[in-house]
Amino acid sequence: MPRITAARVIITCPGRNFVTLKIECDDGTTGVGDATLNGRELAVASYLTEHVIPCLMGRDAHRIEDVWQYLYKGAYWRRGPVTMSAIAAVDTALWDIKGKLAGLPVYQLLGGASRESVMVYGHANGKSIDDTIEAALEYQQQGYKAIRLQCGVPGMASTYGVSKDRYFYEPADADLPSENVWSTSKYLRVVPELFKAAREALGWDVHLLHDIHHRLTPIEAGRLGKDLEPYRPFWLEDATPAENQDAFRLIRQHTTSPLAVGEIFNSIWDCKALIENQLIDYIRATVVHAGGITHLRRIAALADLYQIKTGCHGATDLSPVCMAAALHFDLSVPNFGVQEYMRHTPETDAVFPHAYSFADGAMHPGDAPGLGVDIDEELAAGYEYSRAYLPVNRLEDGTMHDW
Ligand code: CS2
Ligand code: MG
Repeated sequence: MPRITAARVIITCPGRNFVTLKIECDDGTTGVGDATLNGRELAVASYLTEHVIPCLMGRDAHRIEDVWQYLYKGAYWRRGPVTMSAIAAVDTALWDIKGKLAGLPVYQLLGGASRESVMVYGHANGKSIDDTIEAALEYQQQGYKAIRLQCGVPGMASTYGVSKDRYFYEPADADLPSENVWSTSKYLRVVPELFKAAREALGWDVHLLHDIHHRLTPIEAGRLGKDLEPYRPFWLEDATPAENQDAFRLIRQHTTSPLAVGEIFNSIWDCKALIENQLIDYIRATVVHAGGITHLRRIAALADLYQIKTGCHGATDLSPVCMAAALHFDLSVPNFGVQEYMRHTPETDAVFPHAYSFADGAMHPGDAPGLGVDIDEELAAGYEYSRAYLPVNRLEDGTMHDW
């Protein structure tokens, strides 16, 4: 039995902050798990160091399910992003260890590949519709079969999803939250124009996605969904805040545009009603924020009963460790839909050497035993943690709004 003898949290900032858990066994086998919670990184780091790592010592690393239940039920305080990201890190690291000990890539332990590779979507964004289309054409030339479109809104200084850097989008940009201004009426005018222009320029053989980032009311989302129907969007993401899962019923009553939600969910309970009532088409919960591979499989299995597909969150704040775990998961689940792929910077890729690869609009986790990803601790140590917040959002009259 591989006994856990050590575990440590590694915090590094190769351009953005990442929190990684590394677990070591008595036979020398190690495993890694992502524990990054954007803008709240040190809360998870301390939860792991102070409250989780002491409980892991001496345990059998093979008992993934039991360790998961121990950390979830044993804490008494269930769920929440901090707790579930910490549990996810342990769970991911234990799957990595199990794969290494078996000499198999993790997807083989999850039942094997259900497909040759997993379709990913890239991010085309720009200040204007023309800039966005230009970026989308580049993605299309690079072989992407699915592209997310976000563009600036005339009359607004900044817009969600529109980056300063042409290649790397990074919303956590300031050591105190920066403030954005939002106007729903201006936004609702521009998105249908963007999709119309995109279909004209890109044709109909590419999937087009859009992220609303929780900013609309259900009836506004219904209106946008209806306006976009002629352009056949692949999905509309995070149309409205999902604390009230029933809100999606109202959107559904007004549009056949497919709906995706869940990047901020951390447990099956956050999406149970959405799934059972068939109010969504894609579930975006991800390995690091939803309790690891073990819990995400449970969510996917529930979703599968209702023909709902997965579409895991994959922004830059999810480290290459999470990306690797997501790809093993994506390759194995029967109801895979699409995987988000926001490329990491070369600095981040160097800190996290990985076996996964991109070709022809799709990715594969590689066949290295375990997750096929590691952290170069020496390189990581050269990048000191630097506090960075996500922005906040206000309406034009100063009212706080959803970001
Ligand atoms: C986004 C993210 O990728 C997405 O769909 O909504 O950019 C999100 O804002 C960040 O991951 C927050 O940490
Ligand atoms: Mg999103």
